[in-house]
Amino acid sequence: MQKQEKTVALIGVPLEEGSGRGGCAMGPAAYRIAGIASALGELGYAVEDRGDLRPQPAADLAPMDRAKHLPVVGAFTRAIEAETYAAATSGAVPILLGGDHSLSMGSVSGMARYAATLDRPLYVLWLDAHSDFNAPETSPSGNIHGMPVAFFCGKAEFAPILPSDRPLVDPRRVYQVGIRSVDEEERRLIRENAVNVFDMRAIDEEGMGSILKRILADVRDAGGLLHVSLDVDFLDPDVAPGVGTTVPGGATFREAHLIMELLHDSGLVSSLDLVELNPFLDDRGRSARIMVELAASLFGKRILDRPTRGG
Ligand code: Z70
Ligand code: MN
Ligand code: MN
Ligand code: MN
Repeated sequence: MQKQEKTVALIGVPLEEGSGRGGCAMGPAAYRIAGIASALGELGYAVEDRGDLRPQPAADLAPMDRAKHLPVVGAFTRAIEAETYAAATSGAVPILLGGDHSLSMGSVSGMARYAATLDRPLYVLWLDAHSDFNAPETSPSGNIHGMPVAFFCGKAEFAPILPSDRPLVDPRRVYQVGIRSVDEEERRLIRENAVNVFDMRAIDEEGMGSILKRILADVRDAGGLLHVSLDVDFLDPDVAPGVGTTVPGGATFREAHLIMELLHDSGLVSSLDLVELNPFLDDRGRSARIMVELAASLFGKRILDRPTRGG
């Protein structure tokens, strides 16, 4: 392992308008209080905290009934896309401190633009109870945090939020793990678009380690960059209660840590979203601390040193 100092860029996204309830806007503050900067600093990274994005609502985006708070979410998407792209271009690993999951419309789009400049494909690992593949026409709720994957794959169109020539993500390069709540129409969309979905049954039958190793082999073989998007509700609500939509039967503490350790060892991760934390619903900061701990594992914290293995 080379001891060359790598920079991580923290980007605060106090956005909750995509989620249909209040609380996620307090996420960035909670992650800072839980010590995300020092946890990563202790692992040898240079930590650059870029503060919180606070864009004005976009006047050119007309409100839509089927996509609530579009002027707010669209303005954030633009600001996040630009900030993520700038951070990645500067050589840093962007870490988005959410904020609800609609923020991934911007972070993944920014990383797709960055990957295109390197002529490398962008892969997305979506760790979530939900597929978040609704379009405004299929969403039962109108909440945009249920639509980001469809958006960055070019399958959910609103009024133009980003330039029409923006790089999209190929849905066949999206790997969803932990899935256990999919809407009826959404089920059809993920099948038609060939998203790779590992639901809880797949995890129980095959094991988290073997699933992750297969995904990482695909990314490595293609020379890809890997963006990781971690929704608090990927975890079981007993592990992380600080989230608006709790869905029983989620990933365990140990499964989640294993993923993070395998991701670190792969060296493939280019960027990370921490989303959907709702400090108002949390139990004395427990969920915020677990998310920080998982981020630390992803950046190299481990129980024991072990021999580096190739492949
Ligand atoms: C539902 C919808 C969702 C997160 C809830 C729920 C979507 N499929 N996503 N919590 N993170 O309203 O579209
Ligand atoms: Mn704040
Ligand atoms: Mn989500
Ligand atoms: Mn979710």
